[in-house]
Amino acid sequence: MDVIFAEATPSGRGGVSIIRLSGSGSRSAVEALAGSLPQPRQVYMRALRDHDDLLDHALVLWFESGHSFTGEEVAELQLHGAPVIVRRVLRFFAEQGMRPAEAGEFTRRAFLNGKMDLAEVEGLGDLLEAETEAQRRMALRLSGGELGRRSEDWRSMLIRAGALVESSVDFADEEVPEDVPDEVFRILADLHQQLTTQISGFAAAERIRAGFEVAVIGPPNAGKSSLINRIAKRDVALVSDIAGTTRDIIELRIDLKGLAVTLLDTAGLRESSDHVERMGVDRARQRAMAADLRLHLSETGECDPSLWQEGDILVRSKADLDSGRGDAISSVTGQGIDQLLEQLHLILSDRISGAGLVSHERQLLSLMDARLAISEIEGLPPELLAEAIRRAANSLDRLLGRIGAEEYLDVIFTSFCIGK
Ligand SMILES: Nc1nc2c(ncn2[C@@H]2O[C@H](COP(=O)(O)OP(=O)(O)O)[C@@H](O)[C@H]2O)c(=O)[nH]1
Ligand SMILES: [Mg+2]
Repeated sequence: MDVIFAEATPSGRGGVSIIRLSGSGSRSAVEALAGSLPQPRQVYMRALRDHDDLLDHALVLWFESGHSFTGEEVAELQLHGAPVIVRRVLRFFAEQGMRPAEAGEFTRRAFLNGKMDLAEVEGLGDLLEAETEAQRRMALRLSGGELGRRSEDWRSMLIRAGALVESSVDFADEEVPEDVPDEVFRILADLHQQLTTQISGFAAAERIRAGFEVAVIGPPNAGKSSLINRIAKRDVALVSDIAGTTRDIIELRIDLKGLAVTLLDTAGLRESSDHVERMGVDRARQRAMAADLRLHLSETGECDPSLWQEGDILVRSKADLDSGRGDAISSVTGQGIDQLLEQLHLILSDRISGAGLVSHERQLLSLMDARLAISEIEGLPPELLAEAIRRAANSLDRLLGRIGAEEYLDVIFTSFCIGK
C-alpha cells in the first residue's frame, strides 16, 4: 500500500499539530526530515530540515508494521502548531511521492488489516462525534470491541450446536435417523434469548447515540420561543408579542445532564388564513408527532389532545403574571425551569435504561437476521438445522464486517475526519 499522510489535529493555529503517515516507507520519509530514528515506539526530539532549510524542532516517533493503529508502518510528527510549518511538512511528503489521506483512510486501513472489526469502526466514529457523557461511554464500549467479544461468544455457541448436529448425522443409521440432541435446541434457545435482549435494547441505545428530540408546542404567544431562549441562555429564536412569529422549526441542541437532546421550537398551533403560517403549523404538527416527547406549553394549562402522547409533559407558562400559577414556569424570572429540565431528564433517562450495545441500524439488521435464522427450528431435520446455524453464523460475520462490508465502508468513512 502507498504511504498516506494527513494532519491528524484540526487545521489552524494551535499549541501542537500532529501529522501522521501510514504505509511502508513512512519511517524513512520522516527520517529524511529528522535524521535517523533507530528505535520504534520511542519519541525523539529532532530538528526537521528540508535540505538546508530548518523547518521546526519537533517530536517524532514511528511504529513498526503489525504494532500500529493501521497495522502498517506508521510515523507521527508533533510540530509547533503554526499552519505554515504544517504546510511545509505536508508539502515535503507530497514531493517525496506520498499521497494525502482521504477521510477515514487510516481507520479504513486498520479495518482492512484486521486491526478493528466494523462495529469497532462505528464505535470509533461515534466516539469522535460524542458530545455528551452518555454518548462517550457508549461509544467507548463499542469502539473497545465489546460487541465483537459478545459476538465471539455467540459464534462459539453456534459452532458447538453445529458440531452436535453434524455428529447426529454422521452416526445416524441409514434406516433409523438419529435424533438431534436436545442440547442443540437448548443452546439455540439461549442464543435466541441473548439476541432478543440486544435487539430490544436498540431503540434506547440509538437514542443515546443520535440524541432525543423534544418538541415545544402550544398556542401562539404561549412563550415557547422565550423558553427555548431561556434554556439556551441566548437568543436562538425570535420572540415577539405578535402571534405567528415563529414559522420555521428552530433546533436547539443541549446536553441535558449527559443526554443529547434537541429542543424544537415550533410555530404556534392555531388556524390561520396566512398561507405561510399555515405551512409552518402543519410542519410543526408533523415534527411534533415524530419527536420523542412533546412539551405542551400554554398559559392556561390546556393542550391540543390530538398531539398528546403517553409520557408527554404539560406545563403552564408566564408564572410571573399570576401568583395563582404555582406549578407554572416563567421565562422571565426563570421560575420552575430547572425543575422542568430535571423532569425531562428523568423521563428520558428512564427511556434509555434498557440500552444495549447495538446502536446502529446496520448492526441491528445483522442481529435480526441471525435471530431469524434460528427461529422456529423445532422439529427441523438435521440438514436444515445445520443450514440455519450456518446462516446465523454468517449474519454474525456480517455484523463484524468479515463479509459484506464493502457496501458500508464508503458511507462509514466519509463521515470520518481526514487524519483519522
Ligand atoms: N411575563 C411573561 N411574558 C412572557 C413569558 N414568556 C414569554 N412571554 C412573552 O409572551 C410573548 C410571546 O412570547 P414567545 O416566546 O414569542 O411565544 P411563542 O409564540 O409561544 O413562541 C412575548 O411578548 C414574550 O415576551 C413569561 O414567562 N412571562
Ligand atoms: Mg415562537
